[in-house]
Amino acid sequence: MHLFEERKNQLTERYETLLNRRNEAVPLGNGVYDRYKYPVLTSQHAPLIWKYDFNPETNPYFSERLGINAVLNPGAIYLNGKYYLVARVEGVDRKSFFAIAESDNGVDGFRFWDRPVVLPETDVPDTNVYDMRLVQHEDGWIYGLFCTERKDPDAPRGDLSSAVALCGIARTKDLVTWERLADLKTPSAQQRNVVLHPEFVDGQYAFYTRPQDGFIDTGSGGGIGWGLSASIENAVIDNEIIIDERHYHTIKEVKNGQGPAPIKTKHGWLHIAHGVRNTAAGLRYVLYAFLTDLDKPYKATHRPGGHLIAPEGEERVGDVSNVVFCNGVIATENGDVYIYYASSDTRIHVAATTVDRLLDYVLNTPEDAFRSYACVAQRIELIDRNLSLR
Ligand code: M1P
Repeated sequence: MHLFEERKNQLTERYETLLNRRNEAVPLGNGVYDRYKYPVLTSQHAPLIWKYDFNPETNPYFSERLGINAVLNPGAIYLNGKYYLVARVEGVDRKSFFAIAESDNGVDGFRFWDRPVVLPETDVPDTNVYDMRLVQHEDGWIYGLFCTERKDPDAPRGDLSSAVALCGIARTKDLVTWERLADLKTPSAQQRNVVLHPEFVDGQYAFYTRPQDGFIDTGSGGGIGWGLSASIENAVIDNEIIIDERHYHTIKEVKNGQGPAPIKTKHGWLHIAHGVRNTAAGLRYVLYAFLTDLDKPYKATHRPGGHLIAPEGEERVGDVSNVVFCNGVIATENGDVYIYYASSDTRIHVAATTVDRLLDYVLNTPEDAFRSYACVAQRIELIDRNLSLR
């Protein structure tokens, strides 16, 4: 058989085997959630028609023409009985774009649509777009808020790394056609990890923000911010407050950021966020959770100490190692929750839980006591209660 046909057939078979692989929950987790064994999306899930030229005349070796480097940080939404991920797909040219994959059960069988999302640009073209947070807002639109990155016009000559990160906003009714709105304006020089709250607050659109002074460093500010805007078409936050601060010697010492839009529960809004600390091996990103007041989503009521999910095993290795990052969660009507998280900026996993289990976690996990002595006291209190039950 011609080399072209042979490779095409073998690669197609391998691709279909991967997409048809059933996933399974890993037994005996920590009780809060169940990790699944296999990543739900990887660069290998990218359709072959995205990468190869299928014409034997122009591609006799059936070689990749436009490779895919990584599939990570997806927004997530449940619509009409299907689970959708809007993944950040990164080409080998380092540019990211968004593409939609759908599954019938949320844990396996995710298959990308044939074409990636065509996201319109504003008058100032984005160099790179990534990390979309999908929100079904009560105004009837599905919003996608994402990071738009452009070269810093004020960077000194020769500095080809400095960039300006802002929050881009697009909306859709069907995930197919997207309308681009103006980028969010805030008092901060840069923004990443901006999320739209699903409901109006005081009659306005409400945003979780992450102000930062520079492209990488959050600088003197940082923390998860909050602000309101009367308009979504030209969203402007005049007054930005910090609602979840960084703290010395915690999992969010260097920076933190809101994950997906919070889940509404009878006890408050359930948030998943990421926290970053520094180590001799570089930054370590973990996920944490907190609960805020139903009427005042900017007011935290419960802050369990430590991480909810930290990178484990193969999750610890990838393009940016020792990272887990989440900007997509699905809570279905029956109370099931699927947390989609990427590991090491390379692939996407799922952890399954329920609203009840997460509420039990946030309501009953002690807060960080901030000092070793106080943490020992906290643990001895637990041990003593357990010993008294023997
Ligand atoms: O590389 C880890 C993450 O770094 C950034 O997150 P943050 O702005 O909080 O540092 C983002 O670029 C994110 O995409 C990436 O996963």
